[in-house]
Amino acid sequence: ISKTEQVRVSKFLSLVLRHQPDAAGVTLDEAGWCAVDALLQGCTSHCYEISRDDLARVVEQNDKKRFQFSEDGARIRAVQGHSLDVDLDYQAQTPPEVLYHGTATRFLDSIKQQGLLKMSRQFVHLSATHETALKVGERHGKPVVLGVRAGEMHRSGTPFYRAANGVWLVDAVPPVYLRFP
Ligand code: HQG
Repeated sequence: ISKTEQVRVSKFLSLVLRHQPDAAGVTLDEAGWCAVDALLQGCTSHCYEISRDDLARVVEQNDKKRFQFSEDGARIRAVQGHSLDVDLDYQAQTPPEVLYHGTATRFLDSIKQQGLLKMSRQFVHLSATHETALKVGERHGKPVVLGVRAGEMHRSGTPFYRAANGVWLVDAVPPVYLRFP
């Protein structure tokens, strides 16, 4: 499977495993897992014919480690980014003092007013590094990176979660904890 095909499959998997299982004619359980057999069939009939080995390659070589297999290899899920109401049983963790959020400049006025909201996803997504946040922001337009005073938020009682691929998750970030450039 070529790099281009891997990216195509990865994008399809993100759609199916985070937002719209219907797009492959599959269902997810309450923890976000999908049966690999069903998914392989779904990929073949709705997107791209893919073997079990190729799927393993897409998961293993994915630039952001977006997906994981269950221990027995029979199920697969996205590790973060869901809009669907699934519960991955993330364990609360102490965040670093500062985290980052990349966004587009056109959202700044609204973010200054309301803070960071989860919009269509289950959580606000935060990055451990400025560099990663910049890439996230670029997806939306002219990027800008905000600092988040995560340590302070955490000490005042807000739970933070860390997905298996290192992305930090929080319910919301009030404006007072944001640092604007
Ligand atoms: C913005 C990708 C106006 C927010 C990334 C963002 C990430 C507000 C957009 C993951 C706002 C939502 C998530 C407010 C937040 N007013 N705009 N009050 N609060 N926003 O795509 O964080 O590559 O749902 O700044 O790498 O960009 O797909 O969130 O611009 O980890 O694996 O509303 O998705 O991962 O956009 O991205 P998104 P995100 P993947």
